Amino acid sequence: MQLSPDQHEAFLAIGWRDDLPAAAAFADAVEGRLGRVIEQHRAGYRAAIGDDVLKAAAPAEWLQPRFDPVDRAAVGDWVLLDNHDVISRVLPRHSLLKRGAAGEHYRQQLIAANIDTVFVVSGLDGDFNPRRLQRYLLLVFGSADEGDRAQPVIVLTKADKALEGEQADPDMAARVEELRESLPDVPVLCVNAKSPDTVAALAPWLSKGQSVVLVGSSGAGKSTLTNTLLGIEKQATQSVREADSRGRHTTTSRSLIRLPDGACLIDTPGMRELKLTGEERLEDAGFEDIEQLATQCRFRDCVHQREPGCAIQKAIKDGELQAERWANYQKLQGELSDAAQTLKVRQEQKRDERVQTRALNKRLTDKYGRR
Ligand SMILES: Nc1nc2c(ncn2[C@@H]2O[C@H](COP(=O)(O)OP(=O)(O)OP(=O)(O)O)[C@@H](O)[C@H]2O)c(=O)[nH]1
Ligand SMILES: [Mg+2]
Ligand SMILES: [Zn+2]
Repeated sequence: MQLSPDQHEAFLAIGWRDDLPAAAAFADAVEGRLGRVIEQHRAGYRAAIGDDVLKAAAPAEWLQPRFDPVDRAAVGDWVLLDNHDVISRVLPRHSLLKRGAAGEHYRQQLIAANIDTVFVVSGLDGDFNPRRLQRYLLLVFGSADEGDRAQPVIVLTKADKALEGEQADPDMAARVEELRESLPDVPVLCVNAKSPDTVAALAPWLSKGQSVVLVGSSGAGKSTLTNTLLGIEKQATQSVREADSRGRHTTTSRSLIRLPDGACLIDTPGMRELKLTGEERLEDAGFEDIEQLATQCRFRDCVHQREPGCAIQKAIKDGELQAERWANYQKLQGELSDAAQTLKVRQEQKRDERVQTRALNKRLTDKYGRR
């Protein structure tokens, strides 16, 4: 199918690009209207069809508990809608940001699809936690789907309080510098989310057609940033608790908002827990030095405990590697391999189920003929 020139223009304004995997799939599709999911609620979705917005329903099979959440639509997805505004298909995604869902069972939770940049937002207050930021980076680096992954940008808010003025925290500037040094490839910006002047530093990632999602803890300032970029108070915001800088979970659903300069911004509810999905790669998250050291151990299967000639233990002893960083690396590695194992089991189950369904269908066809 093809968009008319007018439709094409309207879709460009909501993040459409002709080089997206979705564009190729749309060109091959034979029926359905193109839309982009801009909100997701318990009751259903809202989708933008160019300039129009409508309520869209999920197909019945998505509501079955066994249906894989990854195959359902997320905010940012390009979808096809049928004549009853039911989503008939999720088009291929270039990127998909997800996490392991909270709770005991292994499940993936989708955060946003078809994202170019992730603003990882953290307050320069009690919220500031480099290890947590690293966990976000792992999720972002694991976000490639059928195209390029999203790029992370760390946005540190409340610079007006933490770095200037009477209540400024003298250690904070040094901690930010340390973070920058540990992540040479990731932009780290300090802003006052309420001030358009400092927020203007985000402009390079917000040009027309770009899709950006804001993630971070509750109270970090995601909605405050959204409002400043938008120029109006669209998103509700609420003060954080003085004692521990925690927010009040003010934003409760994800929504895609068009900015005046043409980018699409997705505001999300604050996340408490950041479980890995098992598809991330540790070497992507600023641990290159450790991976590099590990190749220098005397034994190839060194587990870096008490082996002679262990480069990791030597680096810790020589003060070249912080013991804390090594501990964090091991923790993430353990979690990642557990998640990867569970993911593998789930994928095998899914494959088995598919094979069984196919076998059952074949038996039915053999017995009763094609329906
Ligand atoms: N001084 C100052 N206050 C800020 C800044 N960013 C956010 N705040 C304040 O922090 C509080 C929380 O901000 P929100 O924008 O509601 O936080 P959020 O990340 O959207 O939180 P959830 O919706 O709960 O996930 C509000 O009172 C904001 O005014 C900043 O850069 N400077
Ligand atoms: Mg919010
Ligand atoms: Zn070793």
